[in-house]
Amino acid sequence: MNAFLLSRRQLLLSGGAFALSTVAPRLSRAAPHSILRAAPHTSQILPSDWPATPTWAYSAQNPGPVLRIKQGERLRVLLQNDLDQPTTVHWHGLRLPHAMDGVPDVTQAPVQPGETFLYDFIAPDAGTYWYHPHVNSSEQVGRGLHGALIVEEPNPPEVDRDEVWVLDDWRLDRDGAIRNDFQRAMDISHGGRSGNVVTVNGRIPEPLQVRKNERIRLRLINVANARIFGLNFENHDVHVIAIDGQPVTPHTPQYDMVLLAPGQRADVILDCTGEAGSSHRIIDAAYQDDASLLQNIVYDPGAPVRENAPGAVPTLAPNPLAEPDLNNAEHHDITISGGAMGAMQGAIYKGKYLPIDELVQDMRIWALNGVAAHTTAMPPMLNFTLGKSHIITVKNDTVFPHPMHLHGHAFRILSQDGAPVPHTPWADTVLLNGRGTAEIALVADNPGDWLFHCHVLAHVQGGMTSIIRVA
Ligand SMILES: [Cu+2]
Repeated sequence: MNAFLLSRRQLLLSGGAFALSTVAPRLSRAAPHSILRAAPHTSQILPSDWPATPTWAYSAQNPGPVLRIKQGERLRVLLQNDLDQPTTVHWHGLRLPHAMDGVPDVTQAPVQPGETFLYDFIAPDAGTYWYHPHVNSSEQVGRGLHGALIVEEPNPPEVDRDEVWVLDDWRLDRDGAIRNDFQRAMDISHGGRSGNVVTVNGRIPEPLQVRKNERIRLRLINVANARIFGLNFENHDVHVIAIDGQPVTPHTPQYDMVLLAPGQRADVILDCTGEAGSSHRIIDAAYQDDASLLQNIVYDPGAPVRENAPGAVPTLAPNPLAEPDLNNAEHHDITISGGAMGAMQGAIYKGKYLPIDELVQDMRIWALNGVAAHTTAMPPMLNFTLGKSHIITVKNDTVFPHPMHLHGHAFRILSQDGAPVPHTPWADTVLLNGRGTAEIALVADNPGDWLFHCHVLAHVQGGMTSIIRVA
């Protein structure tokens, strides 16, 4: 088993589990030219006999509307901020012009309450992406501001259904309210802010109804603040065809588990080869000794959708990414330190070295290359030559897993913990195991100051964000 797998008990879940209900997940589609209105909302997250939950939402939907465009098409989205605090929209995983990346004080001024901002860009890569605020992210994402962005291939593979599953968890009280503990020191210094209610598309999941020999493309997106999902599809060989939106050689996942850390996506082909009338479980097994049922796959007892099982799993056409030249690349190191049970003695904070006991007073207890960030707009941690290939060795000197996300680029994951990674997938978020390492490679072909940060959002609060300058 993977070394990073924590006991769910270590995540300090509270409030107990809620029973599965029969509320259907709902998603709706928005036109390419659309308005996202960020505002308070009320959503029925718990079963209908439980209280509704006051949330924050885009366009009165939790999750926000699914934005769908074609590869190479222009997306124009007007953000209207009707929250009582500043916000932005970051388009996670998209290789965008810097000014459209939605990072406060780095790519744009934060959008103040009552103001608007027009995001306008062309999506160069097909795939499964998502959007979320980059201001006060732990609270804004945690209260429900997130949605899927699907960039369709010119010639998508033939499937019977193409479904988006936004995977999330919520920390709710018995009265349905989101707990107001976004500054909790325990979350910031440990594994982040996990919830006690798991949802798919903003609802407690109901069984997936299928017919024999059906082929389904599932676009899985982990929007949770901290929870890692590891989905096992009992009695089914699912094939991963894309990771973080980028096509990958179709393969069955290691340990039969589709692993998704916060920020990560996977497109999987689910071929429904079970017997008519049968039922199978989808187990979330990311946390050792605490696997739980996500939902069931339930087969219609009637005739199969076709006589034979679907044929070969389709391979997606690659996106136009520049291949890094590993033999002539510039090398860089990033070390992650800090957190509870860590050995960090101190870090640079606001330009001067502080010992750990003083950092703790400001709840800045994570550092990247010895710097604990006090804001998003930090001085560059690394400088990359524009147009050059770069290899980064990321070393996790802490006991916690960290999904590290780079803006504006996709990178190849070459190795993890010293072993080559099969298929060297493209990704925008790499999950570092506790005490683990990863080697990633990219061509720095997008100029600007780009964030490199942990996607456990409480860790960002605790200082785990940095800038890589491409110039
Ligand atoms: Cu982290």
